[in-house]
Amino acid sequence: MGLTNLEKIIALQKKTSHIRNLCILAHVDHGKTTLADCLVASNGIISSRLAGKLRYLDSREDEQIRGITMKSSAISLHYSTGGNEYLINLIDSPGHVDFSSEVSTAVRLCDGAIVVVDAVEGVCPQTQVVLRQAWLENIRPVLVINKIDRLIVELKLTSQETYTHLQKLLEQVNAVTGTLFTSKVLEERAEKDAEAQSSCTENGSVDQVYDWSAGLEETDDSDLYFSPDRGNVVFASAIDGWGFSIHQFAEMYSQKMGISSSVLLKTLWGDFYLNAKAKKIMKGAQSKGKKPLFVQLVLDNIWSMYDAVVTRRDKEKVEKMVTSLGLQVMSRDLRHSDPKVLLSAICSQWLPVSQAVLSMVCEKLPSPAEISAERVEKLMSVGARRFDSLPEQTQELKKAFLDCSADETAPVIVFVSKMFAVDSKALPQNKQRPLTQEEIAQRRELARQRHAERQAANQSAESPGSADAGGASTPAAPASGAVTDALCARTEALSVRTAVDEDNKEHFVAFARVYSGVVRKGQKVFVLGPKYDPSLALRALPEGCSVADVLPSIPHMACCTVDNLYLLMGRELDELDEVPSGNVLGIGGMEEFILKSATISTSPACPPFTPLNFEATPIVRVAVEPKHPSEMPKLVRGMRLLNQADPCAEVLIQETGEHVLVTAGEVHLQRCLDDLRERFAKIEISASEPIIPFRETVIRPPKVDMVNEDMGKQQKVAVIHQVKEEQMKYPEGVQVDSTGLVTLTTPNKMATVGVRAIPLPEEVTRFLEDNVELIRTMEQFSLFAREGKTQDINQKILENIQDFKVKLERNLQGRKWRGAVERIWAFGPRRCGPNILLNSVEGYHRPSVWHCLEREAEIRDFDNSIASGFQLATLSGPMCEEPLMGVCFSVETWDMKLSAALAQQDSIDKDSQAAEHNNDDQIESSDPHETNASSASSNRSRSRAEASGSSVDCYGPFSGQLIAAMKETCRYAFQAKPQRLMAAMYTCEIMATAEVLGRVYAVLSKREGRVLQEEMKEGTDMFIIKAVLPVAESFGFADEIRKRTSGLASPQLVFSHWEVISSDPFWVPTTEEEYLHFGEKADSSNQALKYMNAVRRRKGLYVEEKIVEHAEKQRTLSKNK
Ligand SMILES: Nc1nc2c(ncn2[C@@H]2O[C@H](COP(=O)(O)OP(=O)(O)OP(=O)(O)O)[C@@H](O)[C@H]2O)c(=O)[nH]1
Ligand SMILES: [Mg+2]
Repeated sequence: MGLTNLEKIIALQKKTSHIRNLCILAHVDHGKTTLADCLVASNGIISSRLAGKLRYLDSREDEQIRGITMKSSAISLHYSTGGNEYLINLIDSPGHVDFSSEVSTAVRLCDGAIVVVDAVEGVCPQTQVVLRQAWLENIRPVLVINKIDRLIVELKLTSQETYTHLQKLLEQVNAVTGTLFTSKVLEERAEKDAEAQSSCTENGSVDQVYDWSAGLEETDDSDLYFSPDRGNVVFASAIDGWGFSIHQFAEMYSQKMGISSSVLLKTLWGDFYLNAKAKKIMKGAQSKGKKPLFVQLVLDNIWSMYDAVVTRRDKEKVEKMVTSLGLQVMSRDLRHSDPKVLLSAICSQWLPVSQAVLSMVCEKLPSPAEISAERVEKLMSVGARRFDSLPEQTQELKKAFLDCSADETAPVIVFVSKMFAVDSKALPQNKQRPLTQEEIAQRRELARQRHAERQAANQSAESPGSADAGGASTPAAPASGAVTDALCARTEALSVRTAVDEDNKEHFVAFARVYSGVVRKGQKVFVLGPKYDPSLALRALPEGCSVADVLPSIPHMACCTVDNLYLLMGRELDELDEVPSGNVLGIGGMEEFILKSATISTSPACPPFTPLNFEATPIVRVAVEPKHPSEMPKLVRGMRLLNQADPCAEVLIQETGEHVLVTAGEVHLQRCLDDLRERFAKIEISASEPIIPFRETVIRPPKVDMVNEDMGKQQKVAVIHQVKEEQMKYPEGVQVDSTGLVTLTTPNKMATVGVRAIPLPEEVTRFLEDNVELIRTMEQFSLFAREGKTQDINQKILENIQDFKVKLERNLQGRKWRGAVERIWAFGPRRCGPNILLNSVEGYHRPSVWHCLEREAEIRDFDNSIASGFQLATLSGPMCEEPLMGVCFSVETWDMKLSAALAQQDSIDKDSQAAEHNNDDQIESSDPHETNASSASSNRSRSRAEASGSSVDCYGPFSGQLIAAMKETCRYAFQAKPQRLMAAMYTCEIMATAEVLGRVYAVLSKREGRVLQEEMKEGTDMFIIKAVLPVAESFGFADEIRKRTSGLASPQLVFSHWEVISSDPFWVPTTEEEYLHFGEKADSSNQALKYMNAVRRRKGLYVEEKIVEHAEKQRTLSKNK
């Protein structure tokens, strides 16, 4: 364990004020892992010569090969400064967007972060994302501007230019923080205003209309920004091993120049210069054309060092500099052919980056004990609940968080942010450890005995004649030897077998942090899942109960014993017996209880922590199957393990029976597949092409045709004609009028429904999508209300719902939508999707979704069947069975001609409705259940029908018929409108130099990408291109760009939104121009048709394809004959 031993770390773990938990965050490739190497090397864990080359924390093989980090990993370091000793729990995180969920798991466990920015590339998309993540988690950042060497060697900037460049860079970073800060202040102000207003209206006086400026000026934001003179910025070149903050130079020069270091600190960064004659520091370097102090005293030194060592290789000068700095350089390094070796040998002694970074970290970042009350409340209030709505006992736990006490009486609170898999060989208990003196002595004794026995046996064999004396004992000796040998062999075999078993078992270690109390090995604790509700548990559990008691089972709560505690040391783990509050740790033996994240506590009042903020949406799905079908169980087990080991990957079994893996992007997918093959399933697997999700929608009739000509009257006639033709396709019993109203009657002729599909405005669709959580909450409320349960509803949520409604009304303007919001029946699919069911039935005043809180509601019989039919219809559309999006189904007629008897029975059957509702969830999640579920509820009604002596419906239960009829009506109504596919879109930001710009554009346009913006990055010759690209075209995009630009540009793709594909998949040419332009078959250019058919083919649906009909027409060769 290098220079620091385990005892020291254990001792330091107890001094909470001397602990720093921090993570390194940055855009991909800005040098996080390289910087971590330098810090690790300062503890002697790796050699300082290898620092930066080894990338010690990138322990996976594919991380080393690809050169990017794919997981966050922690290491504990020791640092002493000025007589104080610190324990630094450092977490390195990945920068690639695909792994941004790993960043979330790291950020949650820390109190501070080192944000690394590449001096050349500056603020990149992920830099903004990580700054936001740090902000959202309320952790304090410090800045490291890395790769300063590139400014010297690559860009060849002078020290003066560098100074200007760095100033701009700092401005950029601060601008991001500034935006975050302003939005937060404004939000808080809005909240305060709302409160003030409500109190004002109570008092009856509102004279102030609006104060724009309130809040922003009052709030002190000076602590927020990065500035070298505040000591929260380090300039570094991690690869060359140097780094400094201006504190170091201030110290250095205050002795040399006799100026107090506090003055130097204030003036080293900024518009100050040195007046050599007056021996004074003056202001206004820029206006007077003088060298700023930072350039003269700091940068020039470094520039001349690089000049001497790298550029001119001036040995004499180098030696002079080395002696004047009082450094010692090995002659081996001096003679080395690579000047970088010499450079890092000098610089890492002169300005060691670890020293600069670690002292900044210890000084500027808070210890775990300094956790803010605001952060604690945020961690404790899950989802829609506000902190003050939590039970009292739970609120009391806030004190435990703030105290961060390692007292015996303090409740244990631990948060597990992810589970990671380790080889059983890597576990410390399975590792070979050095033998103690005693053990060595014992072994020696054993060996001597065995040797003696063997010798004795040999002797007796050689002299069989002289057996008289020792006759009795000698035969016994080999016998006993044989017995021990056999025994040994058996135990060895046994241990081999158990070892093999052990090998096959994946061990999971929980990546966690203690927020209060002391966790001990063998301790009993509660494991609380993300959905655990402390108020429910507190009501159910006897007061003052503890984990050791026998307790009734509570949902989302389990009791378990802490098996193993580990100190995380990068690639290694060390065993610990206890871990006090404020530390990051690994916990073994939790795999049975925790899936991905959890809260562990000794108090049942402890709430689950708020879920992690994941920035990435899993969108890339593939179906996987084993090469050999018999290995299916192994695959299933492997997928389960993979699901547990990755914070973001999802595994699921589709209705079709396929095993599907959903990942955040291509690189993530690759890693998951590798993991599955080599680690979790250990079998050959084959993965399908990525399954690209689509959405189906309808649009308003287009005004131009495919050749961009205005649709004239004549064409409109043609289109209507086409519609008429299509009408022939509708089966008997379906009536479609010219306005798109579709009417259908149930097979038993008892009910008729008429539905019209209307496209929702784009903003409304997006708005609905953004508010999924709120809609889901509303649905929950109405479920509770229907079941007659009461629930404490947070005032804030009610306000949000009201606000949502008002905004929806504002977006749904026009004659068509008059009063529509008040008539919303349901959202779908899954009761929360971006489609609307509208009640336009004359004379039926059904309460809308907004009345979810009212218990007594006047609802017609079978109301639920209509809603279920709608849910089913929106779950999979008629084009290729993908979910619908942005469609409003307006129910315009709903006639029931039920015989009085049937109506009566079913209206008695109130409980069947409730049952049906429960079944709905099943219905929605998978089609095959449909028949089961509806038949379950209707069996009862049928039996009742039989009992009352009425005729039995030969078409099956009525509610089922109505569901099916409603579903079909919606589908036909959908088809009566112009249908379109919607594609998932990525946004991508590509940085490229001017030479390769053209090639980047070529690749983008080939893949149907659209450039949104192009701008030149200030101070460099780089262009930043922002574009959108369909997910369907994105596979291999990053690779292609990289290849075409010889690695100079690499894009990052982030899912952004859904977009309608403008071409009509069912389009056939109707006008002459269109025939001319596209030919008779016109299937060459129809992208939407291609996508649709691909999906249909994958799902095993019928694909209408035109095969070559007249082959001879295409034989151009025959002309020559
Ligand atoms: N010139 C120069 N190159 C550096 C410096 N620091 C790191 N690099 C190089 O930058 C590349 C990326 O470094 P990493 O440390 O792997 O970057 P990272 O931020 O950990 O990358 P991810 O973990 O994939 O996000 C490597 O090739 C490093 O050698 C530096 O100070 N100067
Ligand atoms: Mg890395």
